[in-house]
Amino acid sequence: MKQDNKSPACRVVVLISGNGSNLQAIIDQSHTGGYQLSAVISNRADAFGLQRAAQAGIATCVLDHKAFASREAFDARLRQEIDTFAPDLVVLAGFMRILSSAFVQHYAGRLLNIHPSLLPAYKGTNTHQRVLDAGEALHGASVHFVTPELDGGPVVRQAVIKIAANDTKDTLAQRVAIEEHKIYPEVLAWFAAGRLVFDVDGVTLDQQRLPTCGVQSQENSQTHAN
Ligand code: NHR
Ligand code: GAR
Repeated sequence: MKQDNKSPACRVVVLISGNGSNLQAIIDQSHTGGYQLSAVISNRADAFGLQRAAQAGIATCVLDHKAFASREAFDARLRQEIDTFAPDLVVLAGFMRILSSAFVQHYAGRLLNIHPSLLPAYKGTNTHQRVLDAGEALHGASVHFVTPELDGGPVVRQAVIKIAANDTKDTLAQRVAIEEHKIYPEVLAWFAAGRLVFDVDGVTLDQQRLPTCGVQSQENSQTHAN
């Protein structure tokens, strides 16, 4: 919902593991996006994103996965911590732990991730180098709803970049990050406005079913999703 006297902003909890540049973009665009950050949770105490959150006056929490006997035990504690903030939406932003099905199912329809590839291509890690090694012409980032299948949930939004002859994994990472910082906050705003829904019938934006690649845009061009 757009923020007015009647509808409170969409409450968001963000999970991170590291730098948090996507978190920063999400913070910076929260005022216009109709959502508010309730908390930022990291599985690593040294994640720079925790400082970004503190700087913005957002509650932070560290849950070290190594302190738990199993993945399920970590996930159960993580879920408990998240739910104290009663979020409408949970956002993975460079969060590097695979989540168990029980966790994912608890947040069905309200759990988003951003992945640095044009899904379904290049699931998993080290995507920029793998894309270069394969001699691909195109690369990018995908925002998707999280399902138990790793990087396999329905895609909502993709940013496409053209790979140049002199690109390295570092220049690709930089160019992909710039696009990520545009598309992720935009998807959060869609969700906050009630425009984006993922239920048993699939993903819709403004009641329209999305194509498998989601809403696509090219680097350096305007989106036509309005
Ligand atoms: N969990 C589920 N169930 N489904 C998804 O789609 C998920 C997920 C958890 C995280 C992000 C994802 C990505 O965008 C994500 C999507 C971590 C790994 C991984 O192998 C893979 C994919 C993603 C995140 N993690 C190792 C692990 O054992 C640890 C790696 C590390 O700590 O550096 O959890 O790419
Ligand atoms: C982003 O590029 C994101 O797509 C990727 O990690 C980076 C996090 O950067 N996510 C994954 O690889 C998830 N496995 P950030 O911490 O600066 O937002």
